[in-house]
Amino acid sequence: MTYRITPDIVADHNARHATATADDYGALGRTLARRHIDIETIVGKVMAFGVAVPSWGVGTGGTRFARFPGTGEPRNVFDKIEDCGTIYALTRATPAISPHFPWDKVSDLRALREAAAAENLTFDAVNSNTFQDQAGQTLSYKFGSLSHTDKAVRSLAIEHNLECIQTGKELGSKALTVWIADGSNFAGQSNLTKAMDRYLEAMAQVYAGLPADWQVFLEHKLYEPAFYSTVISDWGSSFAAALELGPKAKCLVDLGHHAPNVNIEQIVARLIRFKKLAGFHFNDSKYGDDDLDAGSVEPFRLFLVFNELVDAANRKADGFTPAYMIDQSHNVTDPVESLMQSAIELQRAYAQALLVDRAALTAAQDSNDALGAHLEIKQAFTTDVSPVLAMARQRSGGAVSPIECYRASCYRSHKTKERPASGVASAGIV
Ligand code: AFD
Ligand code: MN
Ligand code: MN
Repeated sequence: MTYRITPDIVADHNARHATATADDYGALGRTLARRHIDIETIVGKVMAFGVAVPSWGVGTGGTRFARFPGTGEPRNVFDKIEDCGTIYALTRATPAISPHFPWDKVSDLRALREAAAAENLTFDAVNSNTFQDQAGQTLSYKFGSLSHTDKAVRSLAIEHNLECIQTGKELGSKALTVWIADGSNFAGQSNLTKAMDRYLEAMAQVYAGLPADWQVFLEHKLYEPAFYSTVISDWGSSFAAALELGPKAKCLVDLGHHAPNVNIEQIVARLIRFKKLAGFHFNDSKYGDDDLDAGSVEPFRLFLVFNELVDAANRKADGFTPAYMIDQSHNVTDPVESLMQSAIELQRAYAQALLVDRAALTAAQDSNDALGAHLEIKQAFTTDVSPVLAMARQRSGGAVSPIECYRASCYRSHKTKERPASGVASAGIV
């Protein structure tokens, strides 16, 4: 029997906070009522919000320079599921796992399904990996995968993606996320047009393997590991590829995969408008694909992204069914804590976006009241919605203060004893 944070532990924690939780909730409820906002509606929506945790996120990530593993890290996919279950039990915001193959490969998929079900988790989009060679692989992805100049390498990458779909089907997933590292490091190294041609031809074969109710999410990334050109470098390339592949192909927005200072919320608005928004890999960054915790650097930007999402949901935008996933790499924190904090920050941005008075905003926009419109947005963003988040967690069986409860439980030291270091890294550098 492995250590678990039981409902009793959570209930005790919540009981200690009960008076403060109720007080703060009452005070915010009165503030919002003056703005004609029903706090109960906001809490209900926050409780219904869910974001998937990436299976690779519960291990300590690394940089190109080093990886400093923590103690009690997950040794295999079952340990990862256990940590994801802990994150869900405390936050109630993360009901799904986004698995990554072959990192999470096991022979017995039923065992995987059962392990997830035991933690009340489902499987979200399946991620393929053709950015590193696996043990025993004779052909190499060193110079690319789906866009490789060698047809045999492309076929290997296609096969892997088709296998991911089969695995995903057995896990109950409904989408495949494809991120390729393909690109070039030298001007002239790659024919930019032919590389895209080869990618599209290969992806068409992956697309043909999608079940009727599946989608494929194309994840673009500007640079790294290729530093001169990347085949699916930006949302334009991703959008054009998705358009050509067909309606099941959509564009996944990883917040760190853009040029500096790009207006990501506008990209989100565009993708929604043209029915091509697949969803997100949430994280935050200062410079590039930093993979820092969501909302830790630019919470206003995160809020503005959610502002577009709420706007689209309110007007019931056609084809709007975004998948929410976190994609972070933790070098200096306990990944469980970081993922909980990120899930909370996503809920916060969502709750704040729900507070925008849409009618007042529209009126200000339509009458060209620039500052008035901005103030509508700012008022929502500067409202401290923490009491809403705490109440949503309490009502759904989570902890009012997940990180405090987690630390008090000594979960990590229990896992350190239960999971002796195997010396094998559970995930690559992501
Ligand atoms: C890499 C990429 C990308 C992707 C992840 C998992 O930058 O964010 O989602 O690997 O495949 O870190
Ligand atoms: Mn990503
Ligand atoms: Mn990334």
